[in-house]
Amino acid sequence: MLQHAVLLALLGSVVGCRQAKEVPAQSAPISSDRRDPLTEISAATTSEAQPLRECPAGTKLIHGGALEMVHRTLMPGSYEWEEKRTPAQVADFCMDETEVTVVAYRQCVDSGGCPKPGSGGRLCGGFNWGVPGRESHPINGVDWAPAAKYCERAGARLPSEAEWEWAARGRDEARKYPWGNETPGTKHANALDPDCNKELLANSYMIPGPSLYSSPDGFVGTAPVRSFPAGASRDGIFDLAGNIAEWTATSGDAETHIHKGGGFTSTDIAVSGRTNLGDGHPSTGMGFRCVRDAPPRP
Ligand SMILES: [Ca+2]
Repeated sequence: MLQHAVLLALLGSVVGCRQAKEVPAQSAPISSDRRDPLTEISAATTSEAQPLRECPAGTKLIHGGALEMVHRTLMPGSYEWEEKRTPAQVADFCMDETEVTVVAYRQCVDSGGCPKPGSGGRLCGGFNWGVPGRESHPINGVDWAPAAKYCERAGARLPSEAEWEWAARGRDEARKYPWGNETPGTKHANALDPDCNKELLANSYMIPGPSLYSSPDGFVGTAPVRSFPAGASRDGIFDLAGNIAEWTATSGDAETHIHKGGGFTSTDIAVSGRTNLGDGHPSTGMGFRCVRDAPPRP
């Protein structure tokens, strides 16, 4: 049973590797003139003498603070989770409300700023790139480097692991899941359900075992962003748990980066979970969102 759970957690990074040859990445809308919306907001508030501290449209202000990060890392080559606790300090920042969508990433590709992501595949919906009707799904099959590049072009960056965790845990509320401490249900997040599990088991991606849910969550693969409002975070961030696992800017081992939250093939979507499976293997279960430094306090 443990092995099954571990393998499922890993699957977000495994499914699709067989099909993925291309590397991709990206997030919020990209400005054609590349002005920084935060700079514009700061200038506007300064001149109007009625300072408003607002993040750009499509993002939420996350007030910073101190936290003790709880890292449960699935160790490469084993079936064990290694737990560590690390103190961290997070400054105020603005976080994308959603994972970067297919339509947003396409803008970057069409402008020549981002490489095409993985495409094709068949298990649990495969890759979203080029599939009609998935414009509002998260882009998947994007490796770390192009994800970071996408954010940079958007005047943003990938979140640090501490920022991601701070936002997902409801800041000082230290929630187990973004929505609170309630056991995950099909209303909360797109995680492994029987429909996807059936496909995975039939293709020998893992030893037989249970799904996270006993009934379908409505999506065999990825879901359009914002499909699980009951699973939104304290600050109104969607799909931090589930749908696709999200790259962070934080390095794990040498030349690799941590991703958080698990995806549609995961059975463990707690905030503390993290995987560090190495860059260079974009999969159907991996995507990202961007953050920005918050505007200065007035
Ligand atoms: Ca997610």
